[in-house]
Order: sequence, then C-alpha cells, then structure tokens
Amino acid sequence: ANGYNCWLGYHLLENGELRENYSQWASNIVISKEPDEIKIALSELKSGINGILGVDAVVVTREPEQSSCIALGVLGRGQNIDSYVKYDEVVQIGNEGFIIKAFKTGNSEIVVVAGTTTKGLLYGVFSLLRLLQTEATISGILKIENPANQLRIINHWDNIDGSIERGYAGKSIFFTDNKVTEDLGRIKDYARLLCSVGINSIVINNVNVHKYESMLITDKYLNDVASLAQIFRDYGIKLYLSANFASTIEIGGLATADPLDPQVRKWWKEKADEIYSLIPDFGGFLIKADSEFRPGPFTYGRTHADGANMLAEALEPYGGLVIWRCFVYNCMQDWRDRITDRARAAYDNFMPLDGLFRENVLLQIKNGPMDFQVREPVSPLFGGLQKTNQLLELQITQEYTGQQKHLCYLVPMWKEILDFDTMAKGRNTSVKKIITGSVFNNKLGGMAAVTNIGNDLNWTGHQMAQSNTYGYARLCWNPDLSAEKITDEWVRMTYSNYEKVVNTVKEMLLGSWRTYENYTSPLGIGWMVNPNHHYGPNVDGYEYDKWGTYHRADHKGIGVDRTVKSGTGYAGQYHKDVAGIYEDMDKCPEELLLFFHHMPYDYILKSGETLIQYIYNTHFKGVEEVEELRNKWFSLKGWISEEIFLHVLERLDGQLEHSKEWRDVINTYFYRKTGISDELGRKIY
Ligand code: BDP
Repeated sequence: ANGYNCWLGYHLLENGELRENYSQWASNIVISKEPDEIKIALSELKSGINGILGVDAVVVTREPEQSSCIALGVLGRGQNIDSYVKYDEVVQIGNEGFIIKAFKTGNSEIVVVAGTTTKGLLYGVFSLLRLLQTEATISGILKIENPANQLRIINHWDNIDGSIERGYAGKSIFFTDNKVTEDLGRIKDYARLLCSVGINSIVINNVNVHKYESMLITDKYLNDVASLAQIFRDYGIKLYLSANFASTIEIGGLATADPLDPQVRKWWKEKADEIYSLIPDFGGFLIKADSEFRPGPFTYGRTHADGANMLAEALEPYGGLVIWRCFVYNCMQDWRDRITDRARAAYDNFMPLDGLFRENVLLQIKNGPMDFQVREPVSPLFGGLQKTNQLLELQITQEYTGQQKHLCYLVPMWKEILDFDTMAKGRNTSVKKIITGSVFNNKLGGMAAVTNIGNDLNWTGHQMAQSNTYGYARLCWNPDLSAEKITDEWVRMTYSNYEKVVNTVKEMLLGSWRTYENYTSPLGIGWMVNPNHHYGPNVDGYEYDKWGTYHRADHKGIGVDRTVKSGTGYAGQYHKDVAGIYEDMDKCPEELLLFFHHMPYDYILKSGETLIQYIYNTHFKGVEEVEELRNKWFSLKGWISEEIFLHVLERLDGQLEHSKEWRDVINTYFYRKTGISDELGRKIY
C-alpha cells in the first residue's frame, strides 16, 4: 500500500456475494491453441482475477462443456472465439477496439473478451477487469468500444541527465546520469499502467532538446532507446523522440539546419534510415522550434511548414509522424508594449499555414493561448485550422496548479476544454470532435499531455495525482465520459468500493480545481506566480518581465483588454459567434472576464459582488475549502491504508498552509493597491 500499483492494485472485492457470482465464470478461461499473441492479455487477466476475486483461474484450450467461462482471443484467426461474435458485431470493432459480451447457453454463462488485434484484446482485458473491480453488472453485457482518438500520447519532459523539466515526482524513470536506465522492470510496469488506460504513444524526452540531448538520435543512445521501444511495443505503445531542429549542426557536422538545403534533407533521411533499422515501429519526432530559444526554420527565413515537411518527408517511407508544437511566441517582448499580445501568437503563426503541411504532420496545440494556467480560454486554433491534423496538448504535471503538493484534479477542466464549442461549423463543433479529425476530415488527430510521472515510489509525488494520469488517458479513449464516472472508476480501482470512501474521495477530487482557482489568480488572469519555478504567489512576479504574461493591475482596475474594439484584438481570432461573446464584457463568461477585459474594481459581477469583493471572497473561501478537504480526508482514517492516509494528510496540511499564503498575498496586494476594505471586515494585512 505505497501507491506503486496505482489503479492496478487489484484488491479483493468487499462484496462476497458478487465475488462468488463473478467467480462462477471467471474461474475458467478458455483460449485458442496458439496462445503466443495473447500471452500478455492472458497473464493480465489471470493476475487481475486473482486480486479481485481471490481465484486462481484455470486456463484451458478447449470448448467448455456446460461450464461457465471467459472466452478470450483475437478474432479473425479462424479460431473458436469467432463463433461467439456475430458479423455485425465484428465489423464494429476497429483495430484498437474490443468486444465484451456475456450470454447464457444452458446453465452456463460465457463472457467473451475479444479484439481484432492483440492490442484490442489487451484493452478488452483491462476493461473487463475494470468492470469487475468497480462492481459492474456483467450478466447480459454487450460492450463494443473503440477509442475516440487515434493518437493518445504521453509527453515526458525528461532530460538525459535524469532531471525532469517541471517534474514534481522525483527523477526520470528513463534516464540517469546521461544513460538510459537499467531498471527496465519499472519501465515494464509503466507500460502496463499506460496500456491499461489505452495510451498508445509515448515521447520519452523533453521538448527542449539541448545540445547534449540531441545525441539521443545517435548510435550512442539508439540501441538503448530500442530496448525501451521493445518494452512499450509489447503493450501497444509506440515510442517517439523529441528532436532538436538543428541536429544537423549539433550532431551532424553541417553548418546549417535550413530545411530547404539538400544536404540537410539528406542528413535527416539517412537519420530516419538509421533509426528505423533499430526501431522498426518508431513513432516519429516531436519538435519544439523557434520557441524559448530553441532553433527553428525562422533562422533561415523559412516557415514552420517548410521545417515540418522536411522532417515529414524523411519519416514518410516508414510511416513515421512529425508532431510540431504550436507553442511559438516571442519570449523577449517589451512589457511596455500594450499591442503585442502573447495570447495571439500561436494563431498568428500557424493560421496562415493551414493546409500546407504534409499528411504525416500533426500540429500539437496547447489547450489555451498562454501556458497551462488554472483557467484560460480554449486556443482559437481549434476551429480555426481546418486542413491540418491536430493534437490537443494538456499538462498533467501540475506546473501552475500546485506542483503535486496541492490537490488539484484536472479532469473537470479538461472536460470543459474538450466540450468547448468552437462554432466553427455551426453549433456542436466541439474541440473533442475536431481533434478526432471527423469534423474537417483530417487524417490524423488526438491528444497529448505532459506527464506528472517520475521515479517516486508512487510515480506522481502526491499519490492522489495519479487520478490526473488516469483521467487524462480515459478522456483520450472516450472524451464523452463524465468527470463523475472517471473519478468513480479511479477511486474504486485505487482504494475501495466502500461508499464512504467512494463518495468522500470523489467530492474531494471533483471540487479541487475550483478550490485551487479560488485561492490563486482570479477570473482567468493567470500567472501571479514566482518566476522560474512557478510555485507560490507573486502578483507582480511576471508583470515587468519579457514573457508576455501581464495582469495590468493599477489602482483603478485589472485585466487585459483583448477585444478587437479597444484591445489587442485577440478576441477576434475566434469564430465570429464566439468572438462576439468574448468581445462583450456583459456576455463574456465571468470566469474569463479578466482575460478579455480590463475592469474597474467596483464593477458589479452577476453575483452582485464588486470585482474587488469577489477577489476577497474567493480567496477566503478557497482556504476554507482546503480546510474542508483536509476534514474530509481525515474522516477516512481507518478506511484507507495507513501509509497513503498519512502521506495525503501531510500534503493536505502543506496545501492548507500554502493556500493561506496565497490568500494573504493576493488579498493584501489588492487591498493596498485599491484602498478598498473587505465588506466583511476580515483580516487583510
Ligand atoms: C512552459 C514551461 C517550460 C516548457 C514550455 C513548453 O514552463 O518549461 O518548456 O512550457 O511547453 O509551460 O515548451
């Protein structure tokens, strides 16, 4: 009970009757004669059943005679399993999909778990185990599932020296001291965890590829990287690498990285040949170019389409992909300049290139226009771009949301992002639909997220932060799942099915994002954090800096005017029906008010509070809510393993202290700036 197993800890079901009920069929597993391709699926199934039901299932390779069983296999191989699945069912199962189907014959109950591929079967097995662990009704079930998103990606920001950029859970699981790890057992455990929730792609190194890191795509590292790829392959996960756009210079001995230079093009083609000779299913490259001092095509007067297409051409013969990030902005801007707006940058840079990228290029777009703040509008590139493959980039690692010291469950935020209606093709053109590719007929699409995983024993630092990893992956698979449902699954899988535990932990998780927002930066303005490490309050920390991250507070008001009418014009980047809402301060969703408008402190919000009073109220409330979080957790003493109970309690104590610091710094700053006191006379310093 140290958290290492995450949601795969498989604990014995508390409900004895149900256990017996499931065991009737789960004690026998029938497979076909060639068990090789189902080896992993079978062993996962067996160990899961053992944990959940306390039963050592018997595996047989023949038809059961009048006895209930699980029938397991890959369809379309001319094996017995085929006879259980009808044609109109088979055709619904895609190459990553599965079927779970229970029916009665005579007195026996057969539970079929099958895919049309080994990978689909694995997903089916993990799904069945989830159903059992969460006490679902299996009898009569017919479940055919396919993932909504083709690409379901985890991004690591791991450096070869073992450090992790924005990592809050220890060091890298992949690298130590400029070497690939020798602890491959842990990598296998990780691959299993990811596979169990449907992740199918992983980028193992940081998007900031510095000179030394460029070596990862040389023979110094590639053999070891290939061993990692092998482990992931077994679990249906493709390995990708972040690459330095100027690799030709850094490691190739050329004087240029100009994407139109024939020598540069040749170098990358040969590099692709080399990589694929070692990793035949290599996923491709993730590229951060012309951003935060990383090199890129701008140096040579070329566009990002030129840059991406050059790499895409090299990977194309092998089916590799180029994932090109849209996080491109000027990080050296003058804060005195009120026209240049960092929020505009991604759209300004990439909209003109729509339709110019090759088929194996995807643009990876951060969810918001700034940088993973606690609240941001959705990037206008979603709904803007139509002729380009797109990935939504989220951040699981809690860089700006409490760094895994605070509890901040992000699934509700991600749901809002996925459900956001861009109106690009009339009502119901949500982000979640666009990224599947179905709205604009894009060939590829999906989601990527910066992981919160490190080599801490419990993987995520704060044990409860595992819920963010879990939730992200579940949303990749099916963005229509409710936050409530995902959370329910996670709690039951991780802790137990006791209603007290389930209800209490769910309440804690589901409210925690709003709580974090309450005591940090208000109404969509963001930032107000300490520069560099981004932990803790510092209202003006980024105010007179070069990063383009301003709140523009003075004694009369706060907020950035991003309207077309009088501001930076950012609001005009949205489809006109959305732009009209943001442009108008009365229609603008209040939680984003200060992102779009500069408002006086005495402005009356819909609640009847003035803006300044709202700031005070939410900050006092935020701290009270953390107190409640702690009380709720405390009520679970004896219901959760002691080790995890104490660990989380300690984090919550720290969060409480730190939320007070946030409250006091923010409230005091605005009190001093405005001279307006709190109507309720609470203590402000
Ligand atoms: C910011 C991080 C920085 C990353 C950058 C990125 O502060 O460490 O390198 O984003 O996404 O959030 O490239």
